[in-house]
Amino acid sequence: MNRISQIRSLIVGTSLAIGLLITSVAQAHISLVESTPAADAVAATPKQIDLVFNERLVPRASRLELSAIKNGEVTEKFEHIDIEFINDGKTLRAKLHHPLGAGVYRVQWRAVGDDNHPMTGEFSFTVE
Ligand SMILES: [Cu+2]
Repeated sequence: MNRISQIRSLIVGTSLAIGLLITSVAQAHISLVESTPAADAVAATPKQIDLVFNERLVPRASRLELSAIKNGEVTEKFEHIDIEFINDGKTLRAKLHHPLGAGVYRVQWRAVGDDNHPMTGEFSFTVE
């Protein structure tokens, strides 16, 4: 290879690497956009908890766990929560059968989107 074609292949290689980088940023992991109740909200007792994501969820791999918290410790885990997927599959809705009493609640979620990477997160809200 002469010098010019060396430079040329360096430029081509660098462009390819940048292209791959841009592609992988564009296909980022699924992420939580907003929730109802919102993180750290003080709310009246909710009938449901909605988690809105930036892309469609894989239903069988996505879930929500709800716990009651007192003095930083879990006092109750809610085992039977009906989950449905609405909003073109981008919203995970947990339907609560019984009203939540006053107190602090923690939501832990696991979400899988297009790229199959499980993402997790948690937040709390207060029922007054
Ligand atoms: Cu990912």
